[in-house]
Amino acid sequence: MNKNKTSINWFPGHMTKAKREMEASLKLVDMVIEIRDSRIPNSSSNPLLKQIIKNKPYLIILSKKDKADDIQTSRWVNYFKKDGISCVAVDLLKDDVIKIIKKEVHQIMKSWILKQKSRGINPRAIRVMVIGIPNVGKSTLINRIAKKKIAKTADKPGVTRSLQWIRLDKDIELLDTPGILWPKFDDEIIGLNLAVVGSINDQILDIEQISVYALKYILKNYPTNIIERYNVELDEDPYIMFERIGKARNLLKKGEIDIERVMILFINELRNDKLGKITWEKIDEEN
Ligand SMILES: Nc1nc2c(ncn2[C@@H]2O[C@H](COP(=O)(O)OP(=O)(O)OP(=O)(O)O)[C@@H](O)[C@H]2O)c(=O)[nH]1
Ligand SMILES: [Mg+2]
Repeated sequence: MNKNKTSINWFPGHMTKAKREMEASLKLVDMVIEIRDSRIPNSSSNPLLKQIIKNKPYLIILSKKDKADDIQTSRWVNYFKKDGISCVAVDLLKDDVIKIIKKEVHQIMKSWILKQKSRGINPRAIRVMVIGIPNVGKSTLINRIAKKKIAKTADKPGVTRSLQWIRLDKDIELLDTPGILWPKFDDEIIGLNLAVVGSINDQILDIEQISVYALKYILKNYPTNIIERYNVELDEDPYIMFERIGKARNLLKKGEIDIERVMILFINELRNDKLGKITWEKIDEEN
């Protein structure tokens, strides 16, 4: 089926360039905010992130929490926190992100501020950079902050590139261009997870592969969501389920169920959140 290209084609040359640009920008900041998608907290990160940001303090923001399974989201937040990583889950469209970020950044940078003060230095503003793979909400976050504080952007002297900074409060400045990381395409499950949440278009994988993967997962983990949406009897065989959904929706071709149309409908409904709040990477309670 559809095997078009992604919006950004991450061949090695692009990755090297992106990595180099990010490393240059990182030199200018004190800490990093990595945005990940609450529904796929692992698949929406990049394996080289640690290597790129080195030992800089960092905060994970799990975006789109309104689309994820709340129980799983709180488990993921706890999981990161137990690992010593600050993490907060948000709805970037509705939550008071400015307030949340201020609180987290001040908390994370507390020792940095104290250290500066103990050296008799009046601490300058904390500089922060937002990074993440495509579609996680980087621009949404920056725009929400910028809309309120746009008047206070300024060029930093002593920097060869002219960068814009957005002021969050008197102590925090945010670089107005986010760093884009490439997703992990090499792992098939990760590719499927990125596809089900709509973070990559249907280029690498086809509709059948995505829809079978997604339906199997929902049947196993969120079966009632299927019943609520399609009002059909459950079966563990996804193809039998597609037949039933097709029948319920009257998707016929020459008197037979048009499976391809059913799969397309299912994927579209999934991406439009019609199948409820779903997390595609679960974490066990003991973690
Ligand atoms: N429901 C919901 N939608 C969100 C949230 N955050 C972002 N979005 C939506 O997700 C889509 C992608 O958001 P962007 O801010 O463009 O993502 P980005 O990381 O800048 O993406 P690229 O520029 O492609 O790298 C947009 O349609 C946003 O409205 C959220 O917390 N909840
Ligand atoms: Mg963007």
